[in-house]
Amino acid sequence: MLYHIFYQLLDINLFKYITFRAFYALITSFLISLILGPYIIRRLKVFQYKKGGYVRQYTPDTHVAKKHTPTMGGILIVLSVVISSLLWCRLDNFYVWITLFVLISFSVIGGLDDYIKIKHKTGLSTKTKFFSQIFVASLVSVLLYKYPGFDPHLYVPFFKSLQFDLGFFYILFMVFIIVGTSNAVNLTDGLDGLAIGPTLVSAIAFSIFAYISGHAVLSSYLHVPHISGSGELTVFLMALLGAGLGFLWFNSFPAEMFMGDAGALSIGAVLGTVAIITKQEIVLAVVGGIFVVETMSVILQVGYFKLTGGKRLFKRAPLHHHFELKGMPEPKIVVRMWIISIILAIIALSTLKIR
Ligand code: 57M
Repeated sequence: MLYHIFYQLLDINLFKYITFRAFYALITSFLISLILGPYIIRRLKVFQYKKGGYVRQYTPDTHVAKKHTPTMGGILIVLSVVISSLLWCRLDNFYVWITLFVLISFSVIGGLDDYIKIKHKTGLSTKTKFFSQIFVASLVSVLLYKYPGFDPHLYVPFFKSLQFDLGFFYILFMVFIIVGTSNAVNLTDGLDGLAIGPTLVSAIAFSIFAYISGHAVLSSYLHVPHISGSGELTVFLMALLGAGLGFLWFNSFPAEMFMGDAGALSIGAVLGTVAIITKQEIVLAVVGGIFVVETMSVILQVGYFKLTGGKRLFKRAPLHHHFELKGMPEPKIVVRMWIISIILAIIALSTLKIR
């Protein structure tokens, strides 16, 4: 909104620049989440305390003490991102509205699941939750596919011109990316700070990809697809970074609140959507490697369990619980996964030069 007021109306050039608006979107969302955080924690505590908390079966003892930590803290992230984006993003940008729609709709799905889980111990049925995600992801994928100039090619990193034309199947591929990433972040969100850390790293990495893909000269020089208008997602992702930093202020060990499915599902879906828009879906698997590994650990565990008639490959899946049950302190597991995330993001960014 500020772009339209200060640049278009008042002709103040500064507000034209994506970099300027991105940095202030970060500061704005960080301050909003820092200021609103204590209030939201208090409100969530009041709402959830009466319900006696929620601890899943097979939970390590260290988690039983967490049963009164309030969840649905994702509301704080979504609120901060929406307010900051509406202030600092161009409101005539299709990609900004699509990404805001994904953030809010997946947060509503997750928030409903959290709410029902708190009220009635069991959340949305798996079928309802899954098909709601499929519906939203399908709507978004069709809108993106139909958007003028959409490129249905899947680009392979490290190669200048290796691409696959998926044609109409790209819609199914997009649904898979959005729903898959959403649930991967959700599975990862099992230790204090574990999901938000790689989210911050992904937001930084993809803000760079978005800026470059939206820049005609830079995208041509680096041989990445030029997606006109995608540069505005840099501002959105910096708002997500600021909101995530503010949330981490309260979610760091020992957490004062969890993000809930209201946060995890929406963050994952947004990262998937941004990767699709910037044509970096394969790079997402690298930057979000922690999310991929956590999800693969569950798939391998369940598959091995079924194949061997009850044996486990890991002490417990997702992977973070395996390390916990091996005696590794929670903060050490989390910080080591952050370190791996940072290294993976650097490798992903190197694909911009190595091709
Ligand atoms: C998301 N939810 C956390 C919190 C958070 C198929 C199976 C792998 C599914 C999986 C599952 O249900 N995952 C759902 C994980 C839960 O966190 C809540 O959920 C939200 C995210 N969706 O925001 O509201 C618990 O995680 C802990 N937590 C923190 N700090 C945080 O910042 O400590 C979360 C955020 C919270 C809190 O204790 O209550 C969760 O783990 O339930 N199931 C599992 O993850 C379980 N794994 C399992 O059953 N594995 C089996 C088979 C099925 C693969 C096996 O290995 O044999 C584990 N869950 C827990 N302990 N709690 C088992 C161990």
